Amino acid sequence: MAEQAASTGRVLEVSRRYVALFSGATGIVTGMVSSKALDVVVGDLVTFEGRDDGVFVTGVLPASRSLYRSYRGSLKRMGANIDLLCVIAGVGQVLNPVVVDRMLVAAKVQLIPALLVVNKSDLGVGSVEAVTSVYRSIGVDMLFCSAKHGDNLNELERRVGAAGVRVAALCGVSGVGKSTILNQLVPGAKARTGEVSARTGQGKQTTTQPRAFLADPTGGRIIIDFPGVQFFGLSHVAVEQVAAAFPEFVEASARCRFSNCRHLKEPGCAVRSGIDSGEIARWRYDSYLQIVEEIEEAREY
Ligand SMILES: Nc1nc2c(ncn2[C@@H]2O[C@H](COP(=O)(O)OP(=O)(O)OP(=O)(O)O)[C@@H](O)[C@H]2O)c(=O)[nH]1
Ligand SMILES: [Mg+2]
Ligand SMILES: [Zn+2]
Repeated sequence: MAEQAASTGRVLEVSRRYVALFSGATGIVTGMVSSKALDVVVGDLVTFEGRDDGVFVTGVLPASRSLYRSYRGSLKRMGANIDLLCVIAGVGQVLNPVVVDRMLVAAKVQLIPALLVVNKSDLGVGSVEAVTSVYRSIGVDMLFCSAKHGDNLNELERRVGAAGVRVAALCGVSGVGKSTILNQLVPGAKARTGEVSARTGQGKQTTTQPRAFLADPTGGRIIIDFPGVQFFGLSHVAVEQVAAAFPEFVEASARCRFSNCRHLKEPGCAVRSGIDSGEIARWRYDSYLQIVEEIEEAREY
């Protein structure tokens, strides 16, 4: 038999050394990573070859727009080649602006376009207005929807299916409805969904590992369903990058006394005075401070 050139496929799921991938030529196949040295994550484009004893992933193509998170002192690449990161929040106790802020920073640092999706609008958006109006005022791309009732899902579908979006990803805290949304966007996906605990108001981490679903079976457009997180570590990011990812700080910083102001204790800081004048939301500044503290603590070790 003539030797076959390696094919290229998109990674849908990784479980230890097992990988599910999609290629236009073969459809969905499962295989194994040929070497422990290969860092393979969902969304990666990989080379693979069929051998007598199975399918093997032999290489990972250079990725762009990877989503990274610091976790217990190490840096975790969560997904690759993400064209649109949908940061999902939800009405009710599952709206966690601290995690939303952090995911928006992670996206900005890697130049991943982000869309804030406020799900569960059927529960009434009045209770989250104070927070969402701030995101709106600073220019965060945002939409409201209800996965349960189907409200505004066509708009989300349009965004996720826009030209140029090959890989869309859904991330957010547990219980906001990522898998419910995914099941609406990809009929037949049957991603497991879970209850929100009555005691804590939080989700129960129903999704346990990242998994991508084909949004169009022939073209290979995918949507990644990430597991919920309660915390999104950013200790790998530089403080300057964090400040640059807060659009309202960037605007105010032109008026800071020092051009390299980090908006901490420097005199004449326009960001800090912007909080007093109500121009900048205090909770956004608190988010920033918490990230800066995390970065500086990590540096001490
Ligand atoms: N009221 C209401 N409930 C919703 C909506 N979307 C999802 N839910 C409910 O929220 C709960 C959690 O949904 P999931 O889709 O499992 O949430 P998830 O974000 O995937 O959670 P993890 O996998 O744990 O990260 C389920 O009980 C869903 O039925 C919605 O639009 N409105
Ligand atoms: Mg889920
Ligand atoms: Zn400043």
